Amino acid sequence: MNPADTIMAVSSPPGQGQRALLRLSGPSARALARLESCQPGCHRVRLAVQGGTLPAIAVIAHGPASYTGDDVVELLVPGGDAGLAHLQETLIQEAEARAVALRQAEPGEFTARAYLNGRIDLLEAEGIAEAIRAESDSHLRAARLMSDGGLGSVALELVDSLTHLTAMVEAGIDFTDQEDVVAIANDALEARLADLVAGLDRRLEGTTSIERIESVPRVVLAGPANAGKSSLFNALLGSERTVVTAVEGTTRDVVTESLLLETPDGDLEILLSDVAGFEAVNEGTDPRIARAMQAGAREAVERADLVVRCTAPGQELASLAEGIPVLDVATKGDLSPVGVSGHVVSVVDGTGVRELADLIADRLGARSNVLGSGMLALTHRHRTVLDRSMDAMVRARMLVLEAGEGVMPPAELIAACLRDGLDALGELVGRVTPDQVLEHVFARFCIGK
Ligand SMILES: Nc1nc2c(ncn2[C@@H]2O[C@H](COP(=O)(O)OP(=O)(O)OP(=O)(O)O)[C@@H](O)[C@H]2O)c(=O)[nH]1
Ligand SMILES: [Mg+2]
Repeated sequence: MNPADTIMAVSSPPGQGQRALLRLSGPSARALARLESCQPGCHRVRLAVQGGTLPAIAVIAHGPASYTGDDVVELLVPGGDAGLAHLQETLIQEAEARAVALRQAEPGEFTARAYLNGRIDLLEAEGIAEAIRAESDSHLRAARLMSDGGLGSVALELVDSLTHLTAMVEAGIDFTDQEDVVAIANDALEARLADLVAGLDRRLEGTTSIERIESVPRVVLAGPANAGKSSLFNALLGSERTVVTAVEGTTRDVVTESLLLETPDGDLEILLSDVAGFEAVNEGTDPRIARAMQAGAREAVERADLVVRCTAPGQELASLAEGIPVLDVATKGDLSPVGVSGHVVSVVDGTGVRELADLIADRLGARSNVLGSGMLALTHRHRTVLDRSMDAMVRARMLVLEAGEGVMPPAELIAACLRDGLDALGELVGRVTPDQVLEHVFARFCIGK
């Protein structure tokens, strides 16, 4: 990641579209696009490309007041891959002619530059990566809290307290010959460390893992046509979301909605899908539509974390591939339940619907994946670093306690522990960050960001 290079990357999805975006960052970004004279802002321009010109909207930001901290040029050009390929080819030729370094950006390199140029800290960078990956509201909120300093302020508060304490302990080592410098007394040091450990412990209790927040289980209601799947789907959602009729083959598309299930651990968000009945035979349905309905249903079932297999009285159990987690439900429980096994429900009298929600949550592990208010979601890296700093504080406290009353604890050892704690916290916000930590953080990004 040589910061002297100018980097470029396509930052719009691949394929045909109305406009595509090429992003450049680095010392030669403006020169290579032949936009040196443009002021920061948005400009309508014509870019010279092989065999003609390309109309474009150029968004220009001069470093250091840009996303990356370097000069940034974003070129919005019409069409898709072909136009972008021509434009990139022209820029590469221009770089060769001017003998400047231009290359494709690595994943996350734009954000890595923002971090290296001091535009953002490491937690903000991680928050940006999480926001890009977020598929649920909860995940997006967790990402914002990461970026907007929720975790950063916890870390900085702790850094302040530990720095202060370290300074007081080190005063006893470095300035023992100076009368006006007094090292902290044992009992005061022990009490401060106990406070810090208890405070961090409380903070860690109010956290969850980002992995937990980002996993939203998929639950599919499947079974033969007319089993009452759509009726049950609507009953679980508490709204008339999908069409219900007595006609077999009513549901054609896969309909998916987010649903919150209550668990003792907090809310569990799931994606609940209603699909076409297996082998639905509705006379008059075009065979191509029937095939598409079956393919959609089977695909949803294959991707499911749990299939709620619905069977109405008189129907055969739908056969499912081995290994798919299944919860059997006997629908239309208000009618005579002849030979149907499983949890009994009826949408007519409401039997078993609430209990079914609890059963689904149980089968999925009944652990909340929704970020409660005041909670922080931590990545594995955050958790490891906070655990390390906690460890260091506990070790320092043990040294004080072991020294006993009236006996001075070894100040150098205590200071070394406190410094370990500070180093760990420094890694959290990126003040002291080994290269492998940086590589790990930015490897989670896509190219073009
Ligand atoms: N008595 C009774 N009828 C029900 C119940 N649930 C659904 N039905 C009726 O069964 C018929 C089919 O219901 P749907 O919910 O459309 O069944 P489905 O499994 O979605 O059917 P397809 O979409 O065609 O595969 C409708 O006439 C419903 O009113 C129930 O609990 N009790
Ligand atoms: Mg249906």
